[in-house]
Amino acid sequence: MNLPNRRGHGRRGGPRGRPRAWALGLLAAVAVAVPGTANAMSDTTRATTLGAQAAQSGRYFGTAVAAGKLGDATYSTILNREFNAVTPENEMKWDTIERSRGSFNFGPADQIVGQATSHGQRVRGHTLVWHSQLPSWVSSITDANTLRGVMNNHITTTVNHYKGKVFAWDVVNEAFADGGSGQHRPSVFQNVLGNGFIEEAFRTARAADQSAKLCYNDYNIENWSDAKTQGVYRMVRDFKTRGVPIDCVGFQAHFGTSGPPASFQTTLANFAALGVDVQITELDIAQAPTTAYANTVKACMNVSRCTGITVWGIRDSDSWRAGENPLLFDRGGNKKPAYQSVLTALAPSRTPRLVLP
Ligand code: 9MR
Repeated sequence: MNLPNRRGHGRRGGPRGRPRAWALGLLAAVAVAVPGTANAMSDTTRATTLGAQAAQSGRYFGTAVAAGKLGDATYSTILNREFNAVTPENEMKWDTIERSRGSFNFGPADQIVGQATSHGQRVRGHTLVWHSQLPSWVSSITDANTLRGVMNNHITTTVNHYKGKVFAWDVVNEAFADGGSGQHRPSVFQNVLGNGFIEEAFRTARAADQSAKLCYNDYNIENWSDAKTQGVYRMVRDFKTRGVPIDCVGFQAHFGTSGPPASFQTTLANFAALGVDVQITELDIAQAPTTAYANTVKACMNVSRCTGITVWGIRDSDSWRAGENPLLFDRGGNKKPAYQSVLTALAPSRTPRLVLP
């Protein structure tokens, strides 16, 4: 590789030059084949947006969207450049869709769904049955037959409206209690209908749409040994055993600065082994540390049935926990360091190729 020397060797440079050139070629091939070299690193970041990078492994990368922000140019530019899935942040909740009994308002959610469809983004429906953001006319029902009819009508009407447009529904959200019980939390649905309300909600959703994926969604179920995680796991196992239609489990992943628990990948893998897809559905991490974000994404990438990741907002200023700056874009819409770590972690692992000269 010492060119002046080669030149200086006159004739001997001829026959001896060829093996040297071949050796140089081999070195180049090794550089491609060995992970961690400059070539391999540039391969891992070859897509330039989150959605495109996730799509290379058949996954989606989505964000929560607020209808009221679609007119904000910075917001919608990032939304349509980076993401290939959306979840309406509040617009599909009961207090918006059916504020008074039997009167359905799909306007704000339709706006999000229309925008998403025109930009080729899939829509995750959030959420059909939840104890929160529930109008008082529902939470004050005390008669089981009335509540059953109201719940099923809400599910059927909403799922029908979005048939063919929503690829997955959070059918029931946050039905399990925090703490050590591993049981359902108290709610009007639990208190009036009993344990069977979750099963009934899933069966009703399936009757309305045979194609949409039906998910159970919750927070603080990322750590495998937690009682809440175990409670949800037992429910999903029971549903699968008895043929109750459940297709997926959403892990919200609202994390503190340290990010996911060490067992997160194990949790995802154990649920997936029950025969459901798993998804990270509301990701945000206090102060957005790069390693915590990368670890979260890697946990999903390492589980083949982890089919997608959604962050819970675009810019820090869009977040429900804005004071903790937990997202991938700053208030000005600039990419934060965590953005790059997510983009890199989303790259599919490649089998090294030996490129012969
Ligand atoms: O981000 C949502 C925020 O704008 C609402 O005020 C809040 C009301 O409860 O809901 C937030 O989203 C929640 C999601 O729907 C379910 N999981 C927890 C999320 C953060 O609170």
